[in-house]
Amino acid sequence: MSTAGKVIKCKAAVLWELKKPFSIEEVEVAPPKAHEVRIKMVATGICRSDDHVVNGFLVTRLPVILGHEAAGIVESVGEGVTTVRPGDKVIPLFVPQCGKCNICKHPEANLCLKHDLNEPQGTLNDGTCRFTCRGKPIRHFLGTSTFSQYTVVDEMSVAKIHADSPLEKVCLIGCGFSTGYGSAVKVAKVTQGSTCAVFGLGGVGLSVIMGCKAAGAARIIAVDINKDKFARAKQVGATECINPQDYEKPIEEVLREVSGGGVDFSFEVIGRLDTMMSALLCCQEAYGVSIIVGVPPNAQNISMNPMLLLTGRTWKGAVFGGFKSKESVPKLVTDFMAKKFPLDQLITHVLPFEKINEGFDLLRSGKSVRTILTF
Ligand code: PAD
Ligand code: ZN
Ligand code: ZN
Repeated sequence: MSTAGKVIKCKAAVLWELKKPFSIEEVEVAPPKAHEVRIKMVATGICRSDDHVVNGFLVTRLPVILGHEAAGIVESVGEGVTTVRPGDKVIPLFVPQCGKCNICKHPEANLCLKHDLNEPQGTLNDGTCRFTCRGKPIRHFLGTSTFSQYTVVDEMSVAKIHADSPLEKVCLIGCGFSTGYGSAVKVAKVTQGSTCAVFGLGGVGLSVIMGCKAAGAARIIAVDINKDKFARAKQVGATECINPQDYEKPIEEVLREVSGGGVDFSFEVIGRLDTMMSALLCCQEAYGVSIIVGVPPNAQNISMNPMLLLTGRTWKGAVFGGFKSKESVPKLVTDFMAKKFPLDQLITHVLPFEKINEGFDLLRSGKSVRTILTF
């Protein structure tokens, strides 16, 4: 019996309060309105940005259904939807691509003005929510909310992908992989023969390493305080691994020394102000490029000496690896299927969706890279 046009009752992980575990609840998911799409979730990754919400680093409205790195199958579509149909395999997009705003029309930029990152409303584009639990409306997260058996997204926040794609792997293209890989190849534009330093070896940092390798970097120096992350970093392309805790002097000095005066490209993929400064300081003063990928704690500032940039360094950042989401995600999936890059090395754990709290514990304890929750 078709569920189209009807409210669907299903399980979702609701975050009622900060710093509390997720609660698996029965929620009601309303049918998609015009230009919206309802998706049956198949697999979702756990990204540190979800945890940043739980601990209050990344502000969003509560109660909320988190999750933004996923893949699923279209269950039904609202009026006027033309780019996906029921039965299509899709990836939800936490940065939309409306195709009409100045950013979407800009040849390089990707942060479509319809995004819900800076001053989050926690709604779909029309300003309302599709989730209800215990009679209360539940907020959306970045227009995706993938920690639910069903979710509703705006059409500009979903990409149709190859019909044969393995959803329990390509879900990582919804955030971690694309963010890291794009930060290297598209945002930094890493050059052949260059030396790169990558701070933070989680799912996103490892994907930065893959991007540096694909761009032809000669040296990729991986930096983390958890040495258990080093073996995997080497597997994906790191040429050397450094633990800052093994040195008396600041890590930026160590990196400047081992690179003969500073690296060409550095990436902060942790989300800390001190490592953002270290990453800037370790790049060569006249031409080094430093990229902020990690999400910094809410409302904290860095004080820096402008001389660091006057000498010639470049300091920049981007979300989702600078990729225009709706047009790039299907291509990235096709590239994965053509074996242009692996995703298996990013996945350390697979758990049933109901074990979401266990998945977050694995991330917090440093034991996992990516945990995939399956529905
Ligand atoms: P993760 O927690 O899996 O990896 C972070 C790594 O950093 C871990 O291996 C830690 O051991 C390591 N680490 C922690 N502190 C230090 C330190 N002081 N020095 C060196 N290493 C340290 O996270 P992730 O890979 O899922 O995400 C990384 C960041 O990227 C995080 O801040 C997340 O919110 C952000 C992100 N940004 C975007 C974007 O669009 N810009 C997208 C996805 C994730
Ligand atoms: Zn993410
Ligand atoms: Zn736009």
